Amino acid sequence: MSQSILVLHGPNLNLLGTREPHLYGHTTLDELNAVLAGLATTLGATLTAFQSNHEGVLVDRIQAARLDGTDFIVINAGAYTHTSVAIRDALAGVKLPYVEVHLSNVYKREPFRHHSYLSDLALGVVAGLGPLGYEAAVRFAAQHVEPV
Ligand code: CA2
Repeated sequence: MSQSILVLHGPNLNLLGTREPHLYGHTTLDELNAVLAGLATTLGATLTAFQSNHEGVLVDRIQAARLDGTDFIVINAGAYTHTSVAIRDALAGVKLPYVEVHLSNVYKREPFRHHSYLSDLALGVVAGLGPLGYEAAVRFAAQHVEPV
């Protein structure tokens, strides 16, 4: 069975490639999603990408993943990483495996970015590798088999 991977992007990530390239690079969100979709295809997986600036919309999308055949979530929750018990609870509730991704190395940045509400429930965390971090997460997701 091929893996169905959901890539979730949180607030402000729609601005990728347009501002703050020293932190987040020059790749736009559309370009990133296209690379990830192509990678998933080469790995025999399918990939859906979704971005929202709204916490509740992200919670709704995570809840929907429980029923839409999603096998694995790759999530960059943006600033909600550091604030959102609601997104943590949604991820815990759907019981889908997930990897947390950050483009920047959050540990080199302000102390408030050092804590994540998502990391301890994640299978893995990638930070500071730019778009390559998402690619690593998608490769991991495509080969991941849940224990029975
Ligand atoms: O490094 C990451 O991927 C972050 O999740 C990005 C978040 C930040 O709040 C996290 O601490 C770390 C911010 C995303 C903002 O994205 C922008 C992209 C281009 C221009 C402006 C913002």
